[in-house]
Amino acid sequence: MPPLPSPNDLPASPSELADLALRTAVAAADMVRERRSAGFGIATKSTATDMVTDVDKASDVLIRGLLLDSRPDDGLVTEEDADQPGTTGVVWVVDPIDGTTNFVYGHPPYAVSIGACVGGRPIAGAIVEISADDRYVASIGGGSYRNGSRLRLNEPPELSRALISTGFGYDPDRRRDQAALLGRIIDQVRDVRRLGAAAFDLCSIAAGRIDGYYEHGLNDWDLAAGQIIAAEAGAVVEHLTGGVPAPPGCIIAAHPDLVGPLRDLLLTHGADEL
Ligand code: LIP
Repeated sequence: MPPLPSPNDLPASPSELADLALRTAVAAADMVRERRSAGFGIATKSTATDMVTDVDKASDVLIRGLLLDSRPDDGLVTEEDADQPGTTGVVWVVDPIDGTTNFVYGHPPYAVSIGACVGGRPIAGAIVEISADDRYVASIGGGSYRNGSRLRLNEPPELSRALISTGFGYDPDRRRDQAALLGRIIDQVRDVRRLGAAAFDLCSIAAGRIDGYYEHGLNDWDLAAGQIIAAEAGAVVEHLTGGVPAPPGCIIAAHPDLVGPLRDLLLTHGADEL
């Protein structure tokens, strides 16, 4: 993947894109919160456990409309519908509800996630955890914020005292392999969390609620906004074997001093073979 253009050559102001992402994510989260209490229909997608609701689709429509009202010539990739190229060089990568299973069960976190990418790299993004209206936003070089307060990673613990989160895909074979890998590493970290929304895992790294995160099989829309939010708080967010994250390959995120030990642990236990 080519390097990002220098800040002066970016096709749009990252902070303006971040503002638009946040305004849009807040509007979508408000709608999703209201619609949840009114009831919703559920269908399935890639497997019998991969759900999509009427509200995911409505959120997708709302977000697309708001983004294109402001920036009609941008590209759009959304989980529930769009894959449309634009002409500006900015592509919005959107998960209208990340954590749909959590949403269905009323089990936080579940979140709207909106990233603005240039050349496949996020340069701005916003995530709103819907049930608590917990708002995260970041732009490249501009820092990462939660509800208006700057986020910066704390000093990391040793790997053996690190709280790690991960997730599982919807394909049964992949899921079995992911659980087996977890079984091989769980005694070498403090403990493990499965939050159920990758976007929120990455916000949790930024906010210091977990120390490290890894997951195989994400989609671009699970990652885009969370990647810039975690990175701007000081985390390394990379492909398992280094370099730019490349979904659906394994993503790893942690403080720069912890990412090496976590990577080594995962590779020693065959994470690159999943
Ligand atoms: C889900 C995630 C979850 C991950 C799943 C899935 P969805 O997204 O964010 O944490 O483990 O594989 O991608 O389907 O709720 O938008």
